[in-house]
Amino acid sequence: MSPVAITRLSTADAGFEAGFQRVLHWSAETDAEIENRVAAILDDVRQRGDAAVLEYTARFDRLQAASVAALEISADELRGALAAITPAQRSALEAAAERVRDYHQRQLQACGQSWSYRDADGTLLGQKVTPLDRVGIYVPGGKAAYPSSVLMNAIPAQVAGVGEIVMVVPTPGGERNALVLAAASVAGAHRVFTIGGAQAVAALAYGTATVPRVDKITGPGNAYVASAKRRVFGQVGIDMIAGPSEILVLADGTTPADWVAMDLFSQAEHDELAQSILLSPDAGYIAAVQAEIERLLPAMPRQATIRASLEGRGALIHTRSMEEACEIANRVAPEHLEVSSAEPGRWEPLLRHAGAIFLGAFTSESLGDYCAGPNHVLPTSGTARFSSPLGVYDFQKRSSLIEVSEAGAQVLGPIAAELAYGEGLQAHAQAAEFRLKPR
Ligand code: HSO
Ligand code: ZN
Repeated sequence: MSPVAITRLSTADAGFEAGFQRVLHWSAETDAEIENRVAAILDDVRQRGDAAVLEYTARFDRLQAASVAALEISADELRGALAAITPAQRSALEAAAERVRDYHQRQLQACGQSWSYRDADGTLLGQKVTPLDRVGIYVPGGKAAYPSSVLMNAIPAQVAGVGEIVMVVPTPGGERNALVLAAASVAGAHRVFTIGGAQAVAALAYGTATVPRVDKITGPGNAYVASAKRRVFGQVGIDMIAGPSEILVLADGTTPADWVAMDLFSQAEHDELAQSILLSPDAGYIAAVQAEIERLLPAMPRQATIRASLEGRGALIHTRSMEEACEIANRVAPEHLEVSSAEPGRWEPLLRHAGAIFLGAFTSESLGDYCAGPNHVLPTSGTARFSSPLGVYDFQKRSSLIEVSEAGAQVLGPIAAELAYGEGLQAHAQAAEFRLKPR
């Protein structure tokens, strides 16, 4: 039996909304039990600092240490990690890092620069862009230890010019992942602590005697980490709350069906809660992809996860047209959107909401996960309606610049004073009026 059924869905049908909710909608609920435990851990780390971090690390990660300092990886060891991986791994890591760096360098040029202008009175107005002083990068450990995510978080921070990049990575039982550490070294992380969970987020947000307090925390994590990031937001900045991976493939039927089946697997294999969706106006093609799913699945090492994901949240959807498929894709606002078509340029203008758009049959989403160049930290759960990929801009902030000339003060003063009196704020009004020349 196929793990995923074929559904007909048309925006023109009266039953569309109900069908959409049934097949595609997903609400990420928070778990009260997790919330309470995380709140207690945050409080504890805030009050007891290093001692609390040590206790939680021993309890949750079975990692005993005499001090938090002993949980920091030395600069020598970080460099050494590069020698501990195979030459093939090293060159892949370096090639990926170079492409990711190039892409983010362009982002810096295109939208990360200060600007200013002078108006007719000689008043200078502008915006000054500065990097954050210190950021914390959370790297998941265990089954989701992704060296590629180290690159995707640390490189934009480095390109932005962040002064200090502090990475944390849970290291259960003290077993260090050489590829993760090598990635930290290639990407330019300054300090790395083998701590994780809510206790690591707390240490970064509040600072302890050993872990420096950061200005912003980025990076994916489990439900505890997500909850901790939500709670420390305000004290520090955060990037986003990343949910399970998602892929939506729009197909006109011209891409080999096994390619698309494997693309659907590629996100399903991340997580049982990941979501893989195919939309196509070609019923025969959908059936062919469904058959490829059944044929290819038994050989996949992670077939249990893939099957659970496809059964729980997967969908093969038959639409009336590609236009309609684009409309539904916009409603889903997926993290990854593949336009698997012979004419991707025809459909791309119709697509507005997606974390990343992959155009054409040769663009497998997995190339974007590792080495195409754009960031793989992307908005999930429909948040692509209002948010963007992680980028250099997440590691910068902006300050307005204003330098009013004497002539400008004569023009702006009366306007400001009028409004200030209207608000009942006399000091505001007079601060403007004191600068007016007597006439
Ligand atoms: N697809 C994931 C990123 C990733 N894939 C890392 C493989 N490794 C983000 O949605
Ligand atoms: Zn992936």
